[in-house]
Amino acid sequence: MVDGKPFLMLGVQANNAANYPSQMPKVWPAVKALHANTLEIPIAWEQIEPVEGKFDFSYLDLLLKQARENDTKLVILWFATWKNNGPQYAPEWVKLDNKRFPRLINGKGEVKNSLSPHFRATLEADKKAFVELMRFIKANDPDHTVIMVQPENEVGAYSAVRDYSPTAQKIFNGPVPKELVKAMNRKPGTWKDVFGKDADEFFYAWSIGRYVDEIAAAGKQVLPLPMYVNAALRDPFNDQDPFTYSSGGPTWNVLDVWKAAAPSIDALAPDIYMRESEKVRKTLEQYGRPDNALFVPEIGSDKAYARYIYDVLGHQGIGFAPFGLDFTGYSNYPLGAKTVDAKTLENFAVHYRLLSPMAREWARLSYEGKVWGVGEQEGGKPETIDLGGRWNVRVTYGEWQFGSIEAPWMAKAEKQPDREIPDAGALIAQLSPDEFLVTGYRARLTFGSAKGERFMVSRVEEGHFDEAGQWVFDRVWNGDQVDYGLNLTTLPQILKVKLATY
Ligand code: N0T
Repeated sequence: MVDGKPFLMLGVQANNAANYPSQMPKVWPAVKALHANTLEIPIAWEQIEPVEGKFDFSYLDLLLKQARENDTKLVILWFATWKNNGPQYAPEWVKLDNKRFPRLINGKGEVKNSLSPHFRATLEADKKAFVELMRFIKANDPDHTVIMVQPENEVGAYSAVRDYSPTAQKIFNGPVPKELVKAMNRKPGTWKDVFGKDADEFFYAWSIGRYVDEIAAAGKQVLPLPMYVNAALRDPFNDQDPFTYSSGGPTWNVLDVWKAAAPSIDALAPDIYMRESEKVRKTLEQYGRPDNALFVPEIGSDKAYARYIYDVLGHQGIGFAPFGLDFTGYSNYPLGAKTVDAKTLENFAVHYRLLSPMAREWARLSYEGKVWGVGEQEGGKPETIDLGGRWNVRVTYGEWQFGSIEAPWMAKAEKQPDREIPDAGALIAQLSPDEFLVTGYRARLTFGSAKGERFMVSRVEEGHFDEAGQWVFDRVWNGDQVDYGLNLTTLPQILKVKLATY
């Protein structure tokens, strides 16, 4: 909700070190070219509190001004105690003081770079800076340019399942807190008793979750913006040894632990760096839950990831943001694109250009709940979507606009050239029992009756949304335009489809 109405974030995340005034001229042109409405960008603890107790918000001040000028909303990423495991973004007075801000000791007895969540001094120092940050936003952002805040970044530890220091061990040997026992529907006991082989990871997820929750809660007391925690993912299908991923972060196997630990966190959000549609879809199912709004704050920046916007929106996603699309000169291949240039941006821009005029309308429909969407799977595999009982729709790819490649009489027609990387997708929203809003990219939609009733597509209206979000009629599709399904091309086409029986 932004200013009282549902909002769809067509986002982009800037590169890690884009958080300086010198880089802003390399960021805004990318936001523009993408047709994004939201920029996710870091602010570093080291940048606002280089000397303990002395704060400098000049960067944020400029960022807010420029965001307003560019008519773009902001999601502020608080890089502090944890920026992927390490305290690299913490000020030197923090990250070089092992005594005051202890690091964790892993199961092999090795001291790791990651700070331990078990020490008050660390939590208090981070919280104090975060509260200052929220105070600055409150005082300087009356028109809600900042719509969301991400405390920390991909929390958890690599090459350690938890902290095994004496301080940590003492807590681990104690009882599981009552709230967690209750939330997980278990019997009381020690961590080992209650969670067995998962005890170490669950303990760490709980510990980090509580730590982040206290920071978020203190920030919200100043300014109650929505806050989310992003996750570096584990294998979506199989159990994976937590030593090999960011243990303690909100991976799918500990979402319930995190929900109990961090009630001030509004969403646990997956950062997607897997290109296979099976894995992406599984991840969206894991994170889109009745108690967790789906938000994808990071997804890889190359073409293979772009069509997943349709899957995310089909799961009532509230936002989507490719990572690292700016002109600061960095690209994170093999996670994302090899190079970031105008062509790389265009892979996402084709979808944002289509969706941005209807973003508010889509957000409203999505909030009401009757939306569906799919991104093209590998090999252009067709699929049928059940539209709530009476109607369904078949989505196919690689068709010519006339006829069907499956029809025998088209056997002699040239085949559509194979596309190396799937790039298509479709969106459908129910407007009334027999009426749907339809849009998409390079897909054919063929409506059907789920019960085999005699039916027709009685009217297909093409239109667009004006600046104020009002529907404007352009024409009625008929004849060739409807005889072989509704063929969505690379043009921004939005249709209202009425179905009827006769
Ligand atoms: C991401 C980004 C940035 C399947 C990587 C991804 C961002 C952070 N980390 O460019 O550093 O700040 O959130 C980690 C992916 C792990 C590998 C997954 C392989």
